[in-house]
Amino acid sequence: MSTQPLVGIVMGSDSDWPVMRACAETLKRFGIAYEAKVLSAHRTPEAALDYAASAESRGMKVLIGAAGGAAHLAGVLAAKTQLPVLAVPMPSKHLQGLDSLLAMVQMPGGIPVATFAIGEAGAVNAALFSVAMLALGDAELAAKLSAFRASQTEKVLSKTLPDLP
Ligand code: RP5
Repeated sequence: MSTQPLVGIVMGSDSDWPVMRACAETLKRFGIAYEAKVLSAHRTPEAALDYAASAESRGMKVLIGAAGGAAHLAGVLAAKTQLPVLAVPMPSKHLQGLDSLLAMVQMPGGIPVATFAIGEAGAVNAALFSVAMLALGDAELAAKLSAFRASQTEKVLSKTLPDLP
């Protein structure tokens, strides 16, 4: 695995890590170097902007922004970089992540952010989407993605349901 991080996973709080860990694990499974950081659109705005502004020149290819509640992080990152920015809404304490989802998805025209499902499924899919983008220029990675999809299909098709008593 190359040590140059290609994907930046940025989350608004370390309280997001239990969900975003699934994103990091998925990237690791595909051998993609990533860096995971806590940066907040509200609590550390300058650092979040600097991170996004320098990401491309540091060799990053994709940024994943995870946040809950007001959830401005992914949009703020996208405002400062041309790299693709994926957003994962965190399941918030009071509104279960619906607030995060609506905040993330409502970007103004001109600054796109691709928003995924709330919670762990979104965290995994943001990683898989990153893999799919990186695989466009990497035949070996494309083959790994095909193998992953085939094994997933096989697992689902091999499931059996219990007989009724
Ligand atoms: C957001 O506020 C974070 O992304 C997190 O989901 C939420 C709560 O943060 P903490 O108060 O747990 O640090 O900015």
